[in-house]
Amino acid sequence: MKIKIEYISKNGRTLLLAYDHGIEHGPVDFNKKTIDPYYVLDIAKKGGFTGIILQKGVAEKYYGEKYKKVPLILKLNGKTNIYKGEPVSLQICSVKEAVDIGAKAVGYTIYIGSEFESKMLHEFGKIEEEAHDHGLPVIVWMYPRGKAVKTLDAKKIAYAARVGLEIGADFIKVKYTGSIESFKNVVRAAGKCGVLCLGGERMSESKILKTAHDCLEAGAVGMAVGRNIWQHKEPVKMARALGTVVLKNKTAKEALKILK
Ligand code: FBP
Repeated sequence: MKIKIEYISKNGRTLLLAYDHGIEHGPVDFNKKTIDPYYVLDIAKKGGFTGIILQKGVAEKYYGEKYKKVPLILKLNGKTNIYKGEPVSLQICSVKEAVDIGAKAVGYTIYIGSEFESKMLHEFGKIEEEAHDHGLPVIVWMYPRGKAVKTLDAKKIAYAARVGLEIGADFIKVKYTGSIESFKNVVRAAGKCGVLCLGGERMSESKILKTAHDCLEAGAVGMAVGRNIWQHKEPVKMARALGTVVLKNKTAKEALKILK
């Protein structure tokens, strides 16, 4: 079956709003507003995102008719950060459940380099096959982590990107390497697999907009960000500024004008 990449893309670009932090970090990332999934779903709708990333519980209980214009990406695995051992994240939602909830794509994290990477690679193989049978694109969060990963450098990120291509992902989500040149290697390693850059912890508006611009310049197809949008005091404005760079090819300087 043809994989419907266009479900979560606009003119070949993808801009996703991540809101799976409730499991990954706990409510520490939230304030009184952002703890409410409706607050973030409204941002996704008004901010022009090409998709929102949710875990199944939030999706089932909050992602209703009102938000259907924002494609749902259902995250199929997840873990808390309370346990500090070797990172492992296993499946908690099936592809069938994701389809029933209305997902237009599915996501899965693999900690490459972890003692448990084989478990995640194995599980991902089955998920990818099933999702593709439904025509759903698959996004893999490719995070080199674990005691074998002493430092995270551009080479390891490029390796993780290549693994994403090898295992059949349609998109990989990786950390920006810090320079256009080194990120070009990541994009090259990912081949026909679309590269999405993650946002990370809150940073200045100009820094996140420059990161967006530079990763696209290196050949990425978009971004998947969370905290830098919904923790912003004017999240819809911030989303529009980021969208100007990611979806409309503008510079970070031009995008900054939206925030003035
Ligand atoms: P942010 O833009 O807020 O970093 O969100 C991206 C994301 O990958 C989320 O999907 C996920 O919950 C979180 O980061 C994982 O963060 P960590 O790097 O702490 O595992």
